[in-house]
Amino acid sequence: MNVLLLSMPDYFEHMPPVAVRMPNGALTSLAGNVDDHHLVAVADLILSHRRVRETITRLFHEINPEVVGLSVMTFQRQTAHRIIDLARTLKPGVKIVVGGYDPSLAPNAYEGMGVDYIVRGEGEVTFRELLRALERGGGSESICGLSRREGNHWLHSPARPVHRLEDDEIRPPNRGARVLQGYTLLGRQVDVVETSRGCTYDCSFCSIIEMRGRNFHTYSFERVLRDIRDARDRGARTIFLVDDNITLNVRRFENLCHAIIEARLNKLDYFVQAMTSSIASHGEILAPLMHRAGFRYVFLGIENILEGDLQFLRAAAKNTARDNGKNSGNATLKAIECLHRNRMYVVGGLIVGNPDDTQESIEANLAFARRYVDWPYIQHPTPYPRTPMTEHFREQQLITNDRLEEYDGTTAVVRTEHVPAEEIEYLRWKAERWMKVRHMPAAFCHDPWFVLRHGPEMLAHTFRGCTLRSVLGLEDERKAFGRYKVIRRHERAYV
Ligand code: B12
Ligand code: SF4
Repeated sequence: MNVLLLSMPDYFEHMPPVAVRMPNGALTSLAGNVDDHHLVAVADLILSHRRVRETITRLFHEINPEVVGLSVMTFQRQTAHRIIDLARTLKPGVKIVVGGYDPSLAPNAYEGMGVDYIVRGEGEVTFRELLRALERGGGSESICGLSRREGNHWLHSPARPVHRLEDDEIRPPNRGARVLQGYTLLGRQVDVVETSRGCTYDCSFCSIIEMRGRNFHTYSFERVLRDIRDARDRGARTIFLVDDNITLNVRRFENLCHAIIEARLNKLDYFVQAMTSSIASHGEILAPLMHRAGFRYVFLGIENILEGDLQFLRAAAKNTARDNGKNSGNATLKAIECLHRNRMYVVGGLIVGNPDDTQESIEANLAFARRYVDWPYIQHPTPYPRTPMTEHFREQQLITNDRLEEYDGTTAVVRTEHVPAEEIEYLRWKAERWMKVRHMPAAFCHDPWFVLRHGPEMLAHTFRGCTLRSVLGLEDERKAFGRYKVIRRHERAYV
């Protein structure tokens, strides 16, 4: 069968396409796991976010798909709906399948969208079996993890147990299926690689637990190294490790660094997401190893610097340093110092605008970011489907905005007990722009050519809405913020 797999073009504030266009790891993994005789094309629409309609139309003509699959996050739901409508117009009989976090956690939202199947949870085996059933002309009712439309009704099969990655049930991704070009992370070709799936923590803002429960499964190093080599041989110079929580098993992560070094794959740059507790407690050994293995930017899930907020986010445990198994205080500063000492940059993940936050507590977090992190990744708590946090915000009636396309993490869609949503976002926006500018010299040293060519465009993105007058303080910055919000709204019309 001819299959077209699409990831959505929607991006958010911290990932402007001028600097970041990352592949979606799910789609190449699906492509690698269907039976060999299918013709699969993967199109990451971030690569043509300004020409979505034309690109999809062209791909329909070239590939003539019998099945179209969409990978969707919650803030991309509206775009997904429009793409589904477009696909129906281009080829009314095409089978449309949706998967990913949003369809898995809010399947009912897709039932009225002209979709034929919803794949819930991990997709490799479910999708493989679905294609077999479509070829056979029946039998999809026995496939676990699948919701299907029958006439006007939707039927949901039982959930599929999570995959054990250890036993090679999941084959490697098929990057050869990609049909669009131009992946980049700060000017270098980037690719994504998974080494594990899952996490055993239960942070209240994270979708992972509802998606797959609390568990942790790992691929063998042999497979991971093969995967990294494949990405490198196709031109990647930066690898983003997309594991949910690679630092859950520190010993394994250390061994992975050793394996990367021994395999001489440490000339590549690596980006990774990490827990502060693991880095703070094991950094003496782990951080130098990470540096030798090629890790350059570490996204630290700091979440918040105030204990009360950490309790709300259920993120206190993962931000606690341990010495000989004993609690030795907040891990954040220790982790940052350790990474800096070992010449790695810290992308600081913070969440401001939690229910009890006051203007002062938000400012305290912003001041912390200004002082300690190299690149801010500050977000607002966002009520994604079925997370414990969403329940809480609903009960407290703090949700002020139900336009899901704005649930991108940098639009404040909930207020606190003390601060309106718009004010929270304004505080973040105002502070964060300058933190980003400060990192420019470091980015220049790393990639002078990229910064020379794209620096002005990156600055223009960061400061959109601003004028010389607003930057010089001759105009109220709230006016600039108002203009930024309008620009942002227009940017969201992808299709
Ligand atoms: C790595 C990652 C990123 C990376 C890379 C993204 C990329 N291009 O791949 C970065 C850092 C860039 C990123 C950014 C964002 N992310 Co993110 N990210 C993740 C993370 C850690 C892993 C995702 C991943 O690649 N997994 C590996 C693949 C193989 O698994 P998978 O995506 O789940 O796909 C499987 C199934 O879902 C299914 N499937 C998926 N798509 C499809 C499609 C079809 C047709 C089928 C059949 C099946 C299927 O099958 C796949 C294979 O089993 C998750 C989860 C987590 N623990 O936090 C969050 C997560 C996906 N991100 C999330 C969000 C919100 C964002 C941001 C909006 C803001 C933010 N919090 O950072 C931005 C938006 C990015 C943008 N487009 O601008 C949310 C989504 C919540 C939701 N309900 O939508 C998650 C779940 C985190 C959370 N808050 O809980 N993210
Ligand atoms: S530690 Fe990370 S992956 Fe695990 S539940 Fe918390 S935010 Fe999600």
